[in-house]
Amino acid sequence: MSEKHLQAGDVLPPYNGKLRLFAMRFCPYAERSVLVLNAKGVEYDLVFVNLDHKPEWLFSFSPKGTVPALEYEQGKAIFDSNIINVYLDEKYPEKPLQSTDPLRRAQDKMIVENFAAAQSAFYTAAYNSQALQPNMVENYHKGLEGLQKEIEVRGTKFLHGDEAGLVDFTLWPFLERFLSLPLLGKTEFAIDSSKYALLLTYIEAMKTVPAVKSYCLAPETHAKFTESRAKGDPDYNMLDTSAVCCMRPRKKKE
Ligand SMILES: N[C@@H](CCC(=O)N[C@@H](CS)C(=O)NCC(=O)O)C(=O)O
Repeated sequence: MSEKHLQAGDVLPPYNGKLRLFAMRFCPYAERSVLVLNAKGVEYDLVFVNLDHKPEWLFSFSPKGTVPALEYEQGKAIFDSNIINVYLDEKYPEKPLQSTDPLRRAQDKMIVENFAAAQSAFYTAAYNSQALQPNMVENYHKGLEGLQKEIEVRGTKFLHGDEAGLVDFTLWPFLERFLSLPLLGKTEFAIDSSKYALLLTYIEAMKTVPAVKSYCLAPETHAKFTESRAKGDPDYNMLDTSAVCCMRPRKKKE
């Protein structure tokens, strides 16, 4: 487990037999896999990497040099958050995070697909705001409205059901970051209670899920990182990650 983001020239920490997730503390895709690992209660280590000065060994786990990548056996890894998460769900079936109904699984994937335009509007607003177009703000709100409608129609606390599942953990890292946009002056991206009461109830419920709570960052923290990255000098090590409980090796559940 690394507490600072490892970079070019840094050595790979020794393998200790546990699952190991290569991540970056502020990456929403890596967060998806962290949440699934937390929800599954499996033991794992996190290794944070600096994505602007990537350690050379990252490419042996993730050929494109992206995070997350999961080392499931010494020197062997899979990459891409969705691939990793479905693998984890199937490999550790004790607490399933997907429906047994194929149609429901397809519908969950469509929710994620329909949300993609909102995610992309978020990235433009956060990192390339001069390229922001009115239709992107519209797409963002269409995405949020669609999500809120789905929560209403399903009528459960979470999209997955009474407990959060894969679909919730896939969307959450973006919702977490959306809340930082008004702090960056993007008030048109606010998730307003007059329009999004149900969505805000869902967001509050997600924050209390233990898998989420132990890794979730405040909007102010996301805004601070975004500002540093938008200036071209991402402050990867701005947090004392040793204080975040889930970054400690976790005990296996009995
Ligand atoms: N589709 C991938 C996307 C992963 C991704 O784009 N991660 C970003 C960090 S948030 C990354 O590794 N960027 C480094 C790069 O592209 O060189 C997934 O779901 O895992």
